Amino acid sequence: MAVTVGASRLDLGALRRLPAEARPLVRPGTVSAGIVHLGLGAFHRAHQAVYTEQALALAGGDWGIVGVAPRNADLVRILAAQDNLFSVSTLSAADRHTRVVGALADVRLAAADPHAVVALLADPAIRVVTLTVTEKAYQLDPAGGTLRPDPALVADLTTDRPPATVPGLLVRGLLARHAADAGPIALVSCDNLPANGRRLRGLVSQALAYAGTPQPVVDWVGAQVGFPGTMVDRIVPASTPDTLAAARHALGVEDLAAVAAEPYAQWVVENDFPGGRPAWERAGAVLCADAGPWERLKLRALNGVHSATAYLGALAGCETIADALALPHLATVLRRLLAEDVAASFTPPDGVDVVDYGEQVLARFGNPAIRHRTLQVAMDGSQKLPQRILHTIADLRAAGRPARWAALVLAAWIRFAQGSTDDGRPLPLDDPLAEQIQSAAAAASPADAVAAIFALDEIVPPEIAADAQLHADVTAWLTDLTHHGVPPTLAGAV
Ligand code: CS2
Repeated sequence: MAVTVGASRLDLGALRRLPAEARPLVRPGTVSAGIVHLGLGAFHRAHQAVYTEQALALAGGDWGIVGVAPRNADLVRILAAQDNLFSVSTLSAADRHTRVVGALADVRLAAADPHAVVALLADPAIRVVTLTVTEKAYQLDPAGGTLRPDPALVADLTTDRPPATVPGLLVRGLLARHAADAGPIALVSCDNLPANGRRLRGLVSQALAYAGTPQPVVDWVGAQVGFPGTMVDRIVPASTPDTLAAARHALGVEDLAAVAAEPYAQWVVENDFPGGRPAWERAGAVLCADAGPWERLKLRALNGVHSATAYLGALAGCETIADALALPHLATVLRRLLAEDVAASFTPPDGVDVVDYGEQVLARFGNPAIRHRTLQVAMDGSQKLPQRILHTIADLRAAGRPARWAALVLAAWIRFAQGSTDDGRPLPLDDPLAEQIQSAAAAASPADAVAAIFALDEIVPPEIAADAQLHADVTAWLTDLTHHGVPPTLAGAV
């Protein structure tokens, strides 16, 4: 990363030179750690770190965050050199402001020192572990079911070598915590998965079983470890040189860990924290008994529509989500996806109208200051589309309803996986199942490609795979996209 010669670096010493409104809400280094966060990406820095800092400023508590990056050594080095400080720029067409966040108490690189991470999980001061490790980290089937057996995970669970995977770190940490009698703790998934708390509990239980964990430890986990579900929301694109330049401009110092985000943020959290938690509600989070309806709403009406925009936009050659939304007829198609398919597929949380929520989502996607790349949202489709689109389709079809617009999203993903834009430029497929998807999508005809994709049972559930009407709908869309490209397909559909 290029550093501007002459610009000094963000660190504790630089804080007093910052404009007052850009300074942290808490005095960095004065709050001791109570949280370990796994996954130090842009999303965590602009979401949970911001909520936590506000909660600390308003309600106090020993809830500093030790940020653990699984593999990103550069980021850990940068944050350490900046005294764990980074800035968040909040961007909209009308306004932009930048503030340094002081919630990180420390940073660690799991790949370099897994034992330190295990020791943290066994530290009685740590009572909450939050995770943003992306959808693909939750695949677990070391016993070799239908999922890919992950050799690193099997080794983590069956040997004494230092753990290299997220479930490996968690299992080793919980064993050490039990041995140290370090008290209750909550493990909080902040990834975009349905029932993410239950899913994490399942992952940990399976991993404990696979590792041959003694029953008293399993019982201790059952009684002393909370797995609250959450719905997390804020659009936070991967940082680019422009992000860093904007932060430098606002702060007058170089911040190599800067992130930029939209103004909107939401966090709905199930209140299951046996060791206590920060007063996140003071920062606007909603603590509740069941985040499920909120997760469904967000996954289907935001993330599903995001994926639709990403695949159709990328095929049409659009670099960003906001550019894609400006394609003729795309917003109309997304509104019909929302109103006719998404809204008809589930019961939203009390008091929420899915179509109104969808309008707000489209306005957020149109934020011109957030340059969210279509290719970033398009990645890992095999891990995202089940909860974003396939569940919508499954619920509609089970109720005997069509899923016309959701079928278009599947067709766009298949077309995307075929590897080129409408005008023949290459499209990379960044996906843990890229090979299988690419060879299925490359079948001779649209109907064969759809059949081959529907046969990928790691992605497509059997009731969807067997649905002849859906097969016909996706094939018809894929045929249109193949022969005419995105704009005429959209124009012909509305
Ligand atoms: C996006 C999400 O990259 C993606 O797949 O759909 O990261 C989205 O920006 C967030 O979930 C918004 O909260």
